[in-house]
Amino acid sequence: MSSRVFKLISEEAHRQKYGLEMIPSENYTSEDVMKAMGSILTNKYSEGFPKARYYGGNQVIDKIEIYAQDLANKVFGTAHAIVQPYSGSPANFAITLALVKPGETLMGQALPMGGHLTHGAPASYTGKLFNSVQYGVGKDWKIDMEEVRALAKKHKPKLIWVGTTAYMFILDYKGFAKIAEEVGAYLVADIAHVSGLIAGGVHPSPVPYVDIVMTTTHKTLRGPRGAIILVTKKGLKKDPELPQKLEKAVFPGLQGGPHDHQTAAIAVCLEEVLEPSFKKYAEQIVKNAKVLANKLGTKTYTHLILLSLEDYGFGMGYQAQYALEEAGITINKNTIPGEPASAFYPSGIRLGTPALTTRGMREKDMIKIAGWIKRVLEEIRGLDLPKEQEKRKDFLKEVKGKLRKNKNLKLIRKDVEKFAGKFPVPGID
Ligand code: DSN
Repeated sequence: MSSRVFKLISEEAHRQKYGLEMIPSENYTSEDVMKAMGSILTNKYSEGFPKARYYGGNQVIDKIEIYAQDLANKVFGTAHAIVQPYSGSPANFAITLALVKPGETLMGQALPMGGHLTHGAPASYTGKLFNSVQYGVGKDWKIDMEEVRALAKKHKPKLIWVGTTAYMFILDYKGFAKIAEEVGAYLVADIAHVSGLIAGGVHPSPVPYVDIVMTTTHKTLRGPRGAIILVTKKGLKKDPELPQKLEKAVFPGLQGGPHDHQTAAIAVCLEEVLEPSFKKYAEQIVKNAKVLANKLGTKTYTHLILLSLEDYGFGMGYQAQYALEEAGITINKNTIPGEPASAFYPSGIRLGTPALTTRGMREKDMIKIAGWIKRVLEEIRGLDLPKEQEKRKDFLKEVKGKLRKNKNLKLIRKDVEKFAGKFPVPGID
């Protein structure tokens, strides 16, 4: 263990154990998942799919991949599973390529309004190669189904995405299905954020309503980094060729050899998801998030809180992220709907409870954590982002210097470290 990398991993382990990890898309995976991920399966090439490979020596790999597919279908009640996508973005791109030709129309929720980059954002190739129509949210931060219907009727997309990365409400999958049927579009649910909640039975499932589902495996599902594409029974009835179209788009369309160690780790994760304790875990994530949201003056129905910092000043997301990090609390700055500042220096933060819940934290702990967060946010009051763009860089450099020396933040960090250090983290002593 002489590599400099192992020393750096120890440093990161310290951060993960003595800090509060509150980015809602992050989690702590189990030691068994890590064992599979770090196994000799990384040595193998298996281009193709089970029983139809381009390389020899895949008898065991076939068994592992088929097992992972079966588990995925069992967890989500779907008809066909593809477990090879390297992660969520390539999975979504594969789905797009399978369903829409370049230049044709797709529709998704705008990224600054809580959607995802790969659902047609202008910066993503899903927004460059295709005619992307984007829906948003209203003043109440909720999706306006009439807006979705009007846009769908006007633009006739071939593919409609339903799925979010910064949204606190339950999605109307049934309503989306009606709209997709009215315009003859494929409906795809990106459940990356909520798949663990769905598997745990604390969030409605889109499976009865959509044609295809995509989930990453490392968020609330608590597995390794990776993704799964699922074809529903409804999707299969609508288009019996969907499994083949999607498989072809993943390989050879977009990817080469699958990461067999990742496939095995996904199977281990799905075995864990099927244990009764996972349901309790999912329930606790939402209970914790509800208490945390309430103490921060808002409301959530999922694992996630999008908090506007407009009460603290203009464009406060960056300052908040930095101050919280100084205090040992990791969240991410985020745009709020109708963002008044900028995408890079936005007006909100996004935080959540999946990782804290894995460590065994409960409602009473959320009350304590909300107290620390509010104290930290008081330290940035008045540090408003300059309205003039050219002044921002220097201003934020100065702010960082000030926050680094801030005594109150140092005191909070001490308390956070003492508190967090008492909760176990899988794989860290
Ligand atoms: N980066 C993921 C998230 O944090 O929500 C989405 O890609």
